[in-house]
Amino acid sequence: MPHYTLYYFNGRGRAEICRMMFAVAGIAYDDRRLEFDDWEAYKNGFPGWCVPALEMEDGYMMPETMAICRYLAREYDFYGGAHLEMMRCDYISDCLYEIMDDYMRYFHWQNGRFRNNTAGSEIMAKDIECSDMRYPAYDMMWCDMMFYCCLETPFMDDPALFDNFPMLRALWSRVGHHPRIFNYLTRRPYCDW
Ligand SMILES: N[C@@H](CCC(=O)N[C@@H](CS)C(=O)NCC(=O)O)C(=O)O
Repeated sequence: MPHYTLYYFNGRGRAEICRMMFAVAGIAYDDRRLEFDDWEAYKNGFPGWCVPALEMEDGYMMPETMAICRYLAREYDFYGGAHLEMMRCDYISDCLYEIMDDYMRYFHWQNGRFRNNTAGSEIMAKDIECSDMRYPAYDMMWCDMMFYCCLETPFMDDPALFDNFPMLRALWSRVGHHPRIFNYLTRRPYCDW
């Protein structure tokens, strides 16, 4: 079994989908959480100067959230079987990641961190409104987990977020009640983002 180290800050943010996939797959890994104050000192050690990054057993550092997710989805069977199902899983996850990307840029911009951050809350709201996402009947695919991780903080900000979206509310509940995810959620450290 390969040994992985996942690097991110001490928040859910972009890394939570990776942590959740590790939890459902039952894979142990090192969850390294950097402090914002230390970032300048660490930054040059990461490809693309950003996190999340997944350090592989041979020390190779893999960047980009979605590349890491697709790798984990292939390795631990969160993709569904047929290529068409994989494509479906990809487009749903890509759509959700656009929402998260807007949100994370806005979140850091609001807190005066990093670079290239633009306000994205309106785009995010529009994306959610326009979403036409139907979920296949697999036990747990990575787009289901992606949905939970990308919308958790917006949902905390606005508890009425799913009021007009019963399918999304049902999906939220299904993911949150999956036994391994429920176990993960109750044990993970609390973070407010
Ligand atoms: N394209 C990258 C973006 C990652 C990213 O921007 N991460 C932020 C944290 S949420 C970061 O590391 N920022 C540090 C910086 O901009 O100096 C991905 O999707 O993983």
